[in-house]
Amino acid sequence: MIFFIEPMSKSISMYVPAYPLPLIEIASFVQSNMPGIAINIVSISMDYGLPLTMEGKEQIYQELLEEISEIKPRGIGISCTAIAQAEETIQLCELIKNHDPDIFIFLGGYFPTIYYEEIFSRTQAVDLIVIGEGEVPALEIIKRLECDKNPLDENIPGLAWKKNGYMHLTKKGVRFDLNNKALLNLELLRYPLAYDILPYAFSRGCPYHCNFCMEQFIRPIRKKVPSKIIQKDLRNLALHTKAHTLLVSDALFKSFNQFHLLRSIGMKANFETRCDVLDPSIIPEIADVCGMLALGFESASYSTLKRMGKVRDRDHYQYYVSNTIAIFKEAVKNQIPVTIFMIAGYPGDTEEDLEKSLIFAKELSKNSGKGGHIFKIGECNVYPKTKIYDLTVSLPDVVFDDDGVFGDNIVRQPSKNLDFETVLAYMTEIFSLSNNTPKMQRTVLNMMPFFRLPAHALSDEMIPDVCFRDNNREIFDVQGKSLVAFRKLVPGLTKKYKKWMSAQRSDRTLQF
Ligand code: B12
Ligand code: SF4
Repeated sequence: MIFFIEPMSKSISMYVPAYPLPLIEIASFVQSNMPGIAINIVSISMDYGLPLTMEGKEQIYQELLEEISEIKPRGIGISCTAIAQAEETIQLCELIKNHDPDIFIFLGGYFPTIYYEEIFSRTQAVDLIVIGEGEVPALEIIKRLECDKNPLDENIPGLAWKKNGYMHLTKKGVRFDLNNKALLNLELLRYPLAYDILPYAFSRGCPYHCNFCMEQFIRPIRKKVPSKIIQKDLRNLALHTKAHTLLVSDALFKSFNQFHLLRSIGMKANFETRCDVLDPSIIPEIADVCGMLALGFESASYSTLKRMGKVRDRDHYQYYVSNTIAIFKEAVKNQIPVTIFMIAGYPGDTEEDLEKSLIFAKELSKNSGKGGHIFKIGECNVYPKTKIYDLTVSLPDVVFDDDGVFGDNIVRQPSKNLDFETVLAYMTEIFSLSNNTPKMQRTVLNMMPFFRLPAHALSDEMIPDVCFRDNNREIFDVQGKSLVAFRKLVPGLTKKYKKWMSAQRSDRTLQF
């Protein structure tokens, strides 16, 4: 038996009741190439619950270890996508390794791909890290595990491991050929019917290389999944799940020609794309199948967008901004909820840059309609080894929490005369220009039931016992029936915790 585990994440605000797409992709590929092998995907939050306290977390891990003792998997592959999961992932590896040193533990995802050296410096509990796309390396690792061979093999591309203090890197893996992508096999999940949201990637990679984004480390070129595979996958999803909301997981989504298929199978898609990629004139044609539209807008200041590497020159900037306005207006006309992602306090920003974003948000808001809109604005993180890090250290007046690869690395002073309090004040003002219509509320509630709530709100006494696993108020149950009950309470909770909703991200982190 092989386990693939999606660890829990402390960042609950963005929690989406969705299956772990990277693990299903990999596990389905391995299963289709090795039909005889037993594979199980564990989503800690969905299968065991979301711990609200340290006691809750200990209980969950105790149960997981008991299961591991019983099933004795030969190998466990763990996915670590966001930095928000990194600490937890390492703790989980150590827990499993201490419990049973014979289990082979391998990691993959964005975080290990970029920070494998830091992971190996921090812990000895990880046997191997897969750099980049995981399908082919995972297959090779599992083939070796199954015949008692050592997967630390120079012949498998895209691997890193540390032995006797030395780092070994095998040759760089080639991009995964998406013609060989397996159909998603939902039977590998424990509760395929429990997920409200169905993530799906029509393509992988992005050629833009914005300097705060990690995609370039993993897939610097965009490649499409063949249409035939998409069609089979989506039809299967419609047949074998109860959910009707597809969460588009492309780095750069452009597959608008697939919307007719979504229409025919009764699904709606929530997607994010670039402001200069979506043609506003197609919005009326896709409006009936579009659940929510998100734009990675980031800022209305030319100077900021240039520092981000989002726009090339003034002409590009003019198009970027005017197309954003056109998309927004078209979405409003067609009553599609819109989320505008923005970063506040980018390294080098002055108050003038923030002011431009504020004025722009005010202008956009004049077009508000029934679909509603949210300005999802957050502070800026400077992750080590990325281009934004190099930019930050090159600017003498920028102050940020230089707390290493496992930290949040928040920018506290973007430039000499701009302090963090001012950045927070702009964030609050811009967020407050959101138009949270009933349609927007329903859409967000469906996808992110805990959106912007502070972590302590999940322990509020107004939440009934049915929302907790076995009535244990230390562990939140994120399966269907609990979320159905919880969603009804959200308007009341939102009112009660209003002042927290535009606060810093750290307030929305689980305390365990
Ligand atoms: C969908 C998505 C989400 C969804 C997740 C829903 C879900 N459960 O699927 C939501 C909206 C919840 C979300 C939230 C956040 N996300 Co997000 N998200 C994505 C997105 C768009 C797609 C991820 C995906 O499914 N990709 C498709 C799969 C097939 O590719 P993959 O994940 O890279 O997996 C491959 C390899 O990495 C590798 N691999 C992965 N895991 C494993 C495991 C093993 C064992 C092996 C061998 C290999 C392996 O093999 C896979 C197949 O080839 C990515 C960007 C992108 N396009 O990938 C951002 C991205 C992952 N998110 C990101 C961020 C920052 C966040 C948030 C922190 C945002 C926030 N500020 O709150 C939160 C964190 C939430 C959390 N849980 O911690 C960043 C991560 C950067 C980082 N390291 O921190 C990304 C890269 C966006 C970006 N370009 O900056 N996200
Ligand atoms: S367009 Fe989006 S996915 Fe592409 S590099 Fe920029 S932020 Fe990343």
